[in-house]
This record gives sequence, C-alpha cells and structure tokens, in this order.
Amino acid sequence: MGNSRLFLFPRRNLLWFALLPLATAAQLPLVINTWAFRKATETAWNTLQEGGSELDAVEKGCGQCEIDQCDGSVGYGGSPDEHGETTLDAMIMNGNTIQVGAVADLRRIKNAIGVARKVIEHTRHTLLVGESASMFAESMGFPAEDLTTHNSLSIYLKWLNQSCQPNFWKNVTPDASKSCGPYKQTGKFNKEEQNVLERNIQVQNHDTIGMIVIGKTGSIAAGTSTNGADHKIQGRVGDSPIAGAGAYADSTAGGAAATGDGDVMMRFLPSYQAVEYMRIGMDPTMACQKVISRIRKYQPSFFGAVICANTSGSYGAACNKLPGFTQFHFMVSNPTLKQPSEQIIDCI
Ligand code: SD4
Repeated sequence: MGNSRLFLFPRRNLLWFALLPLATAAQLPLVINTWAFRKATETAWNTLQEGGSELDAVEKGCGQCEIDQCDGSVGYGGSPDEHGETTLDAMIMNGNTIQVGAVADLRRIKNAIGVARKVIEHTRHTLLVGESASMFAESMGFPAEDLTTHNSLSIYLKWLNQSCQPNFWKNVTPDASKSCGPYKQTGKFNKEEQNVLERNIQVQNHDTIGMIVIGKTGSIAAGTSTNGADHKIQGRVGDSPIAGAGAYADSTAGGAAATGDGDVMMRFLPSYQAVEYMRIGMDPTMACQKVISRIRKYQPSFFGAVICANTSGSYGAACNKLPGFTQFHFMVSNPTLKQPSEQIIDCI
C-alpha cells in the first residue's frame, strides 16, 4: 500500500481507469483481520502452521477474541442490550463450498463462532437465532454461562441512570431522546432524530472482529464475531452474522469482512460487493474503497471499515472518514512479514 500504479480494468469498465495503490505483495498463506487484535491473528496463523484448515484458523482466531473480550465488543461482558443482557452474533464461511454457518442473538453461550461452525457441520441450515440457537449450542456440548460481567452491568446501570441515552428508538412516546421506555408508537414522525441515531454507533463502542484466511492453495474462509451494539433493542441483529454483509468468501474471487454500524452496513452487503469487485479484477484496496463510497452516498456519516483480500493474497482496507475516526487499524500475517503486523490506512 502507499505506492501507486496505473491499473487497467476490463474493457467494459474502461471508465474506471484509475491511479490505484500498488497491490500488496502477493503471498500465501494470508491472515487478515479487522482492528489491532494481534492475538487473534497469531492464533489463526499458528492454527494454519499446525496443519489446521482455513476454517479452523478463522474459528480459532475469532474465538481467541471471544476469550479475550477484544475491546469489549467481542464475546461476553460487552454491549449490554436495553435489558442489560449481552447477546452474540457470529458467522463463518467456507469459500470453497459457499457454505455458511451463523448464529444471531445468541444467549448464554460464550463461543459464538464455535457454534456457527457447528451449524455448517451438523445442520443443513445457515443461520440460527435467539433462544433456539442457544438450545442448539447446548445440544452440541457448549456450556450455558451468564454473559454478564461487572463491566457490562456497570455500563448498563450508567445508561439507566442517564435516562437510557443513547438508544435506538424513534418516533415513540415517551420521547426516546429524553426518557427510558417502555415506548409506544406515535403518529408523529420526526426526521431530526436520525442524527441522534447515527451517533449511537461510533468507534468507541464498536470493534467487531472480521477475519479472512487464505491457505497456501488459495482456499478462502472468512468469519466474524461480535456482541453487537451497546443498548440495542432486544432481538436486534447486526451485519456480522449475515453472509455478504459481515463477511464473504469465495475461493474463486476473494474474501472481505466489515466492521462498524451494522444497522446501516447490512443494507449494502458490502462484503459480497467487494468480493464481486475483486472477481472482475479490481485491486483489493479499490474494491474496499468502492463499497465504502457506495454506503456513504446514502449515509454520509456512517461509521465503518472493510478489509479485502484477493485470491493471490493481495489485500487492502478502507474506512469512512469521520471526526474522531480518520484511520483504521488492522492486522496482517503472511510469509513476507516476520510476525503479525499492525497496518494502518487513512480513511477516505
Ligand atoms: C454490529 N457490525 O453489530 C457490528 C458491530 C461492529 O465494529 O462491527 N463493530 O453492528
């Protein structure tokens, strides 16, 4: 990244002549994940070195963050919902078979990505949700545990003490920008409330792990794990467990993963779109930038970033520049780097 070269797209995309960042050294295997979650990268890398598959590496890498409660945004004890409970979303995708396993609104189970993997291995389904997902997890041998910690409880109590601000309600009575619920719908619609909502999900409270792993032979797997958004309404599911939104992998084209305001990002399927851009030959950095630009057209102040990697192991990332979020940190491990390396890009 950093250097530039002239890049030519296929004939039908001639308008896309552009000065693009030089593709990063194409080296496999590759592990790349959102944010500076170094231990997750190391765990995924070591899993590959020990002979594990790409799916094993994604599961173990993201699972490491669930154990470490990375930035409080992954795993137990973070992002209490508006009743104080932590619930988890996760997915894992096999880019060879286009199989996905995912869980959303998972309760009382710590290893969400492990459960997602069981969805691929032991069911013909793709996504299990809520209490039923927890029952499935227990039947697969995952222990049921309380996901609340002192920290998540204190975040919740502080929020209650400040009249439940911020929250995700709009056009309800009592006025959600001033009071706690329970709320009822009101006939009046107030456009101004959107700005308040957009500020709910920001860099301070949002750091999902999204990971792409490409093995020596070019097999791609991707996955995510998160506890979602602080003070979410019960039942809320973000982008992370949705294939094509939180992550996507296709071993014939590339892999991508997203982090940020899932309520907005999931409407654009940014990971799927980035992989499709790479399929037509677009550089990974450019593919990431194009999906960020597309979301920005509709939601200029959304918080979000995407990582992208193509089949040869070139990679890139992009983020939407906001006050307080001008750079995005992510981790990379490949044979040219002596150790997992933290990389930083300027947001666009
Ligand atoms: C969500 N996208 O649930 C997740 C949260 C996240 O960085 O990515 N944080 O909306």
